Amino acid sequence: MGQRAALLVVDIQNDFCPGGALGVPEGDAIIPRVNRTIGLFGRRGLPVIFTRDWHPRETKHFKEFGGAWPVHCVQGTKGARFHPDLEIPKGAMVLSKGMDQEVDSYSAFQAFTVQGRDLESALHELGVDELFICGLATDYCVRATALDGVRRGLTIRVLRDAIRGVEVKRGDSENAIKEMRAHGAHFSETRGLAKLLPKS
Ligand code: VGL
Ligand code: ZN
Repeated sequence: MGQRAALLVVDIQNDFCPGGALGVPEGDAIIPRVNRTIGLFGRRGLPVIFTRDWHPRETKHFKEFGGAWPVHCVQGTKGARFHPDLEIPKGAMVLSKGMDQEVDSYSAFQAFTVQGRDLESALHELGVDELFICGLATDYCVRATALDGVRRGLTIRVLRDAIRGVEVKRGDSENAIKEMRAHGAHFSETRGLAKLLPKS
């Protein structure tokens, strides 16, 4: 590949897992694969970056204020916490998104660290031009992030077996996958990834 890769773990939070306020069917089923992949990137010395949906209690993102969604991932609540089984390395970079009460944003490229750094500048600083994406939800944040990444000139590889969709309508995830592929995103599986990544 000859590129510097990083792993982006998208929104694996309680509210997006079964039993949560916006539970993605089988959302938690990807966690063992995601953990193995986090371990692999760590052993190779490659960056692993996490995002979280991080909403104020009142936002146009929520149904009661004109948006599409039930209340979920409200800052500081249990639902907004990362799933307890997700293995987050100490000191890992975490970016939050959805803090604006007025805008409905899904892409990780609209997420920020507590210091106010955005994903694009963080990747640039790390020398990353190839982004592997896993997490939730296929038809929203994963989709928006992959399309945004391609648009910004990155090589985007979505880990097909480590994403799950909300499926407001049946087929939304499959359609999102087709759309990402049509725009130039690549797909791979977590199994066999060890062979695909540079050794260092
Ligand atoms: C998301 C629905 C609502 C996501 C966030 O991150 O995929 N989906 N809020
Ligand atoms: Zn949200």
